[in-house]
Amino acid sequence: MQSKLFDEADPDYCIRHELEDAALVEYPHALTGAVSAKYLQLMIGTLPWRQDTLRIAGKSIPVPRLQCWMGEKHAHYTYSGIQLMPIPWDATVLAIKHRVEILSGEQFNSVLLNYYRDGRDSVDWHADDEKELGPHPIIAAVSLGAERLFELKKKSPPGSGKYQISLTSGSLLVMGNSFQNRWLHRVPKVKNLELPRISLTFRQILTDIPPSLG
Ligand SMILES: O=C(O)CCC(=O)C(=O)O
Ligand SMILES: [Mn+2]
Repeated sequence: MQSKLFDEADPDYCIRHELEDAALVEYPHALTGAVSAKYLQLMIGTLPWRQDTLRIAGKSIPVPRLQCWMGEKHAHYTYSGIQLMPIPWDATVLAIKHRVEILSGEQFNSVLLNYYRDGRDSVDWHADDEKELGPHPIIAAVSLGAERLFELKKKSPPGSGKYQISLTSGSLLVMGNSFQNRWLHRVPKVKNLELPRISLTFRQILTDIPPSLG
């Protein structure tokens, strides 16, 4: 179920996606089309994108997208066995972070950027529930480039609660409360898509992790 808040022409306009036991808030016009197009090209051309690999059944498999981990220097992050040390904030990314913090009312000390070079790139089903993110992670994702399908399903019972959101360039999606605990998400491959997609997923890494979560 969706409810629309504010006027559609307003950059603060948002859509609340009510899931059964969590909520996502989408700001379709967080950045203008022109600014988003400029940022997309800047980021593709200037950020030090890394090709990570996953170790699966003794084999090294390239992650099907490029990534960049950025933020404050203590914001270390590990997922799927990949250890990430942040590079310093880039000026364009900082400008986007500022906008995201105003719209969401949340603070972030790091961002995982994903560069899907074409429709062959993707991210598979997962939840961002690593202990560094605390018990109730809030993650704010900005989309740039080609329209991005964002798919959701409940962790249990398996196969329940399927949902999808189409994210356009310049949009912001704020995932809060119990979303990462109860739902999985993915960005699937897209047939015949040659255009790039980028997401900036802003996060707050905890530096003092309570012993009960460590
Ligand atoms: O590209 C996206 O919006 C999702 C990326 C993602 O799930 C992640 O970085 O954890
Ligand atoms: Mn994720």
